[in-house]
Amino acid sequence: MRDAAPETIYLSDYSPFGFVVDEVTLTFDLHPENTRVKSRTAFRPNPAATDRTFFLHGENLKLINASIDGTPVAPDVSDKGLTCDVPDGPFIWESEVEIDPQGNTALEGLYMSNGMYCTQCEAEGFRKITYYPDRPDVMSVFTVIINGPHPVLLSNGNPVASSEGHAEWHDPWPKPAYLFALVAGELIAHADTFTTASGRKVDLNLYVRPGDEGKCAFGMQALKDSMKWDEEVYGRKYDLDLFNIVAVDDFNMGAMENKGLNIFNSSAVLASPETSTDMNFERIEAIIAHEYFHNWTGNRITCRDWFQLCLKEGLTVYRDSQFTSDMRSAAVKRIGDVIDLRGRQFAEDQGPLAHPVRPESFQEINNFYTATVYEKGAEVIGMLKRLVGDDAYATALDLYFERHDGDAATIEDWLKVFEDTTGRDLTQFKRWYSQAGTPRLKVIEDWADDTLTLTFTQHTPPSAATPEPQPLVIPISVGLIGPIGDEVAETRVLEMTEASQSFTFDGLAARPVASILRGFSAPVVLDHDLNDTERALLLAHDTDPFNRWEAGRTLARKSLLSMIREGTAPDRAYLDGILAVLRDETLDPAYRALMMGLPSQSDLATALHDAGEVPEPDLIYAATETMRAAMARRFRDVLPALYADNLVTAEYRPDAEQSGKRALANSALALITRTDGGVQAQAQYGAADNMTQQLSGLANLIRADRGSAALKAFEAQWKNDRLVMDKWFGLQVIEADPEDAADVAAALTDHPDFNWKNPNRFRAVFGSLVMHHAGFHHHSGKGYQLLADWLIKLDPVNPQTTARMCSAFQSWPRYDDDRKALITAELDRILAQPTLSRDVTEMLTRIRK
Ligand code: 0A1
Ligand code: ZN
Repeated sequence: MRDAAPETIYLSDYSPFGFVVDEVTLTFDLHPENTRVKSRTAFRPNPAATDRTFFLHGENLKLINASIDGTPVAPDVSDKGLTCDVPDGPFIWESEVEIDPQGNTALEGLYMSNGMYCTQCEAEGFRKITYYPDRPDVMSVFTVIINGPHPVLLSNGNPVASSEGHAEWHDPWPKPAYLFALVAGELIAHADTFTTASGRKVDLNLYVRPGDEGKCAFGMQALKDSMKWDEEVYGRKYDLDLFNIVAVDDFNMGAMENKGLNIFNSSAVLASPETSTDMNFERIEAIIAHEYFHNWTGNRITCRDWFQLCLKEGLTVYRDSQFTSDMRSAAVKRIGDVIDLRGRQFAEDQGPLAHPVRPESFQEINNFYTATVYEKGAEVIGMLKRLVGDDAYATALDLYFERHDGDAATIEDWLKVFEDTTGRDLTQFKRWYSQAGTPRLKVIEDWADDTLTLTFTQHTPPSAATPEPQPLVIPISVGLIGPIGDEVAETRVLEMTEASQSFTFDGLAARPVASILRGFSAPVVLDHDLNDTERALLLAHDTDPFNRWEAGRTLARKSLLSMIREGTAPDRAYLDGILAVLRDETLDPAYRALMMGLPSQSDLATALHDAGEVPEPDLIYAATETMRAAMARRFRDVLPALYADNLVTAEYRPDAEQSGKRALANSALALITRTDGGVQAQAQYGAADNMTQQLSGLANLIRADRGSAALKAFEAQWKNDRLVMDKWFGLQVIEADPEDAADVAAALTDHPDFNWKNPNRFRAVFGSLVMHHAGFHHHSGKGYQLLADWLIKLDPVNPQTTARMCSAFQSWPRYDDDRKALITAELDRILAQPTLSRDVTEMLTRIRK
């Protein structure tokens, strides 16, 4: 039954648990439908706590027996957990429960995926395994005994004993329950080793299902690269003799950083040239790094409570983005991150789900693994580093690790190390953690007496989460470009703290063009009224690669917006500027490929909404198509050479150089297809020996309306590869006409391989539909209706994946009255279901407001 009023948890209500757990021993007797879990936990009163209520979380557990110090007890059990009278001093709690991994379709706690047992305990899944204080500030040393007829039996830490059907594990590092993991099944290990800077030899294993052995090498290399990088850049060494990764097919998220036993969605770790695209490889490298980096930022130092989630996630995302920048191209990584931030986080900040990087209340914490917590959380760290400088950042991080190793820490602890090492007062900076909304930063220029004055005004739109935003500390990186495209001053980081503030640059020989917010130095929307000539100058000459790209993007956005509003023709200056970039062979192919991109259709909708207008998805789609057609014509002379020169024929490598070239060739192919009817795409599809080129060949064939044979051939070739078939499902929706996208998605749900209980497959179809802006927002409402039907179906099976997908509806307030009515009717239809999870109830009531 739906909770009448789901409980709201507040940051301000935090109080420590009444007991300390020194150690816990878990014994698992595995069985698909009735696994027995015994726990033996040593509790003692917590001197730092006043409330001594003994409450252990527990959900969906069948309690078999319980005892305290060997004497049976009869606890008071509810659907949330149990309470019990306990002695005044230290005591041993023992319990035995029965759970049903096979019936656990929510994929939280202990569940089964293709006959293998695995766990997902973050955030609050451990309470579905046994009775325990399932909160991150309760850290304990775990011993785990596993009995089951499986060749591989894994848990956290180091192995201490094993025999057939039996294994014992001990993790010496105290940890919260959310980092517990167990895996059992018939798995194959891809093994390697890594020797740390202090000479510790670490065994590394990547465990996969039989048949996937050929997809491990890249992930393993990424792991070793990550281990080395964290030693070199952050001085962080690995702290166990063993590091295991397991790939599972059924997983709600990307991956999980369980101590010494990372569990990965197979899509986030398995890779081979034939089955994975360049983008897959890059993502896998980043996720492996991310989970590995959590060993220090998350595991050794964890979060006091779930409101502090950004403490580990913002920092770890920031660290993995530094890693990718070092491994690949920093400029390309930064631009990609900003595209992603604008697409997901800015949209979140603009709608009813807006919340601060550190939220102050929630009903279901799983709903707060958001772009704001992760990506904006990482931006906040980037700003802090920009403000204090690289050396001070390094010093502060050293102190953070030294001071808080073994702690469950807070954002206050994090900021304090920066205050203590730099002497800065970060009171105002902290608003980045407590205020929702994307700040608008307006700049006005004044030129007089060889002096340029920049006057900035900041304004954060009020929201339900933050009704009265206060001025933030904004690091604004500024460079000046002279009339012939020369750099006339050193890049300066201005530190804005007031609502309105001026900065001067004097002694200038001629009026320069200001290049503002270089490297996207703060997550704001910049309003800088440059004319098209000035922007074209930046597009041609800015030495800051981000702002050079941004100049092109701004010209594209302006042109598209006026095409949408007034039906004007595509802007020639924009097309000429991009053409010059494409011709410039000194520029990295990956960077040129990015320059050929356009703002997404939903970004354009966001921009229109920001300007107080109502976006019309069909017009946005049409304008984007017209612009693409104009690009195909204007770039016609360079496209064949661009394609031929960058079509890599050498043996496939997923590195930055080759993948950049393939990206540029594929961008060229997309435009060529508009004029050659798919001839080149057919050739590429036929010749491809890697998924990057095969998939782009296929996408272009679909666009050219000649995809059906290739789609059939692709299906026949890959029907036994789950991850490739996800691409096949997704691509057909993504490449459909707006008119048909919902029908294509609906038809795919009838396909025998549409295993909708598998989150990857569900997302392949519906994630793609939602990303198809004009298709999802089709005026008939059929996209909304289809999604709602399936959310209703999925919720009882997997509330977490259902709830995440609900965010597709978050942008409803920006559309016209007809669409608003259609969407809200679907929201109300879902909300009216007699049984609805807490996850979905919270999401939809927040969205519906
Ligand atoms: N901590 C993991 C991601 C993760 C988060 C929540 C989950 O279930 C609610 C599962 C995984 C990470 O940041 O990679
Ligand atoms: Zn993470």
